[in-house]
Order: sequence, then C-alpha cells, then structure tokens
Amino acid sequence: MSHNTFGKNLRFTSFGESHGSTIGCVLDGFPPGMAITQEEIKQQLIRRATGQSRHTSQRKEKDDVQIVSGVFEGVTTGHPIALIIENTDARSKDYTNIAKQIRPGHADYAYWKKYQVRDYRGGGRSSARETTMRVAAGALARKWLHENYNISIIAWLSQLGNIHLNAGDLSRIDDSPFFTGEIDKVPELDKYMDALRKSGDSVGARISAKAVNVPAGLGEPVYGKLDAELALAMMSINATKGVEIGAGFASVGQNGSEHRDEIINNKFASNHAGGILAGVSTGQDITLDVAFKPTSSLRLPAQSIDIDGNAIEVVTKGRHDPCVGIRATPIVEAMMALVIMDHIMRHKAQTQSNKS
Ligand code: EPS
Repeated sequence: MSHNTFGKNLRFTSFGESHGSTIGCVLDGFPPGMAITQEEIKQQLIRRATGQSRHTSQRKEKDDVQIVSGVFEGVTTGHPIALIIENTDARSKDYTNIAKQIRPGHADYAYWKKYQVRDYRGGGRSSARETTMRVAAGALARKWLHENYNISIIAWLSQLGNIHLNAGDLSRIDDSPFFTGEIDKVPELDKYMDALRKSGDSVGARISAKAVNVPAGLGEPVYGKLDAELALAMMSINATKGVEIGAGFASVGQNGSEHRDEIINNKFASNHAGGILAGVSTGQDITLDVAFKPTSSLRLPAQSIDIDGNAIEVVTKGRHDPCVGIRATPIVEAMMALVIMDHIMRHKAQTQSNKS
C-alpha cells in the first residue's frame, strides 16, 4: 500500500520524483475566500530552495510554482487546489555510476528491498525534492492561520553538528542561509560548513520550532492527538531521526515538581509541555524539536553492496547538501502549519465552535 496523503479535513497529497518532469500536490478541503498568488507561494519556496548559498546543493531549480486549480480570480474557491512545479535542472547522468549501487544510510537499501524497482535518478521519490510541495501547500496554510487566528509559526536552526545555537533574534532567521537568530555566529557556521564541504563529509542538525497564538482545544484523543500528528508529520520529512515535543527527552531527568507547568494568576508559569497536554493544545506556544541525520550521499568511499548483493565500494558524485537539516527549516514550519490548520478545521467540525 502506498501512502502519499495526510490530514483529514485539510488533505494534502503529493506526487512526483526528483528527476521526473514535474512534481505537484493537491490540497483538498481548503476553505473558500482566501486571496493567494503564485508569488506568495514562491516566497516560501525560495527559502527552501537549493542553490541559494554555497552551503546547500547547487542544483538550480527555479521552483516556479503554478496554481493549476482551486483558485479563481486570485481567491481560493473551496475546490481542490492543485500546484505543480516543473523540474528543470535534473542531471540524471550524475547517477549513472550508482544506478545499481546502494548508498549506506540512504533510502536505496530499504526502497530496493520493498519495491524491487529502482528510480536511481536523484533518489526518485525518496528525494528531498518532494518537500517543495509541502512548503508550497504550507504557504497557503500559514496565510490562512495568520489571517484567521493570528497564528505565526517559526522554526530555526538550534544545532549544527556539535555547535549549539540559541534562538537569538528570531526576526533575523532569513538574514543568513542558516536560519539562525544568532547572527553573530554566522561566520563560525560559514567556516564550519566550508571545512565540512572540503572534507567531503556531512553533518546532522536540530531544528526547533514554535507556533504562537494557537487556540486551546486542538487535538483528537486518543489516536489523533495533536502531538502525535505533529510527530508523524515531522517524521515524514526526509532524513528525520527524532522529534521532541516541549521538554521532550529532557523530561526523563526532570522531577514532576519541575516538569509540571504551574498555573499562577490563571497563567502558565512555564511550558515544559510544549503547549500540549494529553494530546490537546492548551493555548500556550506549541514547541517542538526535530533531529535531522547527516546526508548519506557522500563522495567519501564506503563499503556497501550492489542490488545483486555483490560487495562494492560506493562513491557518490553530484550536487548534495552537506547538511540537509539546514534547508529543512521551512519544511518544519510548513508541516506544522498544515497539521495545525487541519486540527482547527477538525475541532470546529466536531464541536461546532466558532474559532475555538
Ligand atoms: C537530493 C540531491 C540533489 C538535491 C535534491 C535532493 O539533487 P540532484 O542529485 O538531482 O542534484 O539538489 O534537492 C532538490 C533538488 C530540492 O529541491 O530540494 C537528494 O539526494 O535527496
């Protein structure tokens, strides 16, 4: 069974491969009446795109999104919104040498075991190219959340390899390729990434995110808890290896007296819960962290096998991100927006409530 759709009342489906002619998505259930332009969607796509700095893949895709349906005279109609982007800079010959080879740590092995059919060009469906569509659809969700609930969603780089970063000034995350609010640290990050790229190796990253002004009451216990669906959404992003909600794994070392968020004068005094109790939003900021593994396509030789099981040494050439986690920041924001919007629509449908 294949599964390329998520969301219940706001349903997102994506299609396409890294080196296919086109990638696209359908966003069904989106409310009518919101103004949206291709340029607004593109503004978000540029934040995620390759080739924007020397620290990411140099594949140069224009990511010119086309709204194919669901928008008439600049306004959403309530019908399925279809978005497409043509792939214009795929270089499939980069992959000729590894057409039958398994890259350690890559989807190659698992996809081959499962499907026994291999689209080796740019990783096929397993490529991060698919995430363009999440960001495109997320642009609509973010706008709707902001216009209707004043909700804003922001993610930032909080760890690159062993370099830890504070949130800093989050209004500045788009001022560098690193999505960091700690602008003073950018030269150190530049230096680190330059050395990494030269070495041919890759590194992981932690992205932190928060959603502000989310109303209380979102989430569907017990199998559609808000935190469960956020975790699922985050784990569906390429290269994700971990998700924490609020204090996350640090809760293990906390005492209950420390972890519980006291309510003083009708206000929470802390937010270890990450804005979600028992799977339902509390009205506090929703906070989460996502761990991204190091990219597995490396030019450093590694021992592996080919698809016939023969021992080989594999070397990957081409235009790969030395840290795929950096470009994941807008993807985390988009997935958060899509999940929260879906839950607002579900909450309203069940409780017949107006707004919250
Ligand atoms: C990717 C490899 C590179 C990246 C690509 C993801 O593509 P290619 O090998 O075709 O040059 O550029 O990411 C994108 C194209 C994108 O838009 O994110 C991979 O192996 O996943």
